Amino acid sequence: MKRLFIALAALAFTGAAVAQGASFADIDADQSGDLTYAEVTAIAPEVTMEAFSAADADRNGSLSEAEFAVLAGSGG
Ligand SMILES: [Ca+2]
Ligand SMILES: [Ca+2]
Repeated sequence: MKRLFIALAALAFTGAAVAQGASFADIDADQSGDLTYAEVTAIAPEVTMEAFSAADADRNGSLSEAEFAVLAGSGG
């Protein structure tokens, strides 16, 4: 349950950055196909490591486009 709340908080934060026009490709500064914490916070500095980790479903330390979609709430 606690993780859900963290994810929802992250959603609200990152949603603001996305509303400003930042897409996955914009955030992926090195075009690696995934987003590191540094890349995410370059666009959305309010995203905490805790929120980032909550979105990182496979725990590989970066966000795939699908993982980022969860963080950004683009399904809504
Ligand atoms: Ca990248
Ligand atoms: Ca990941």
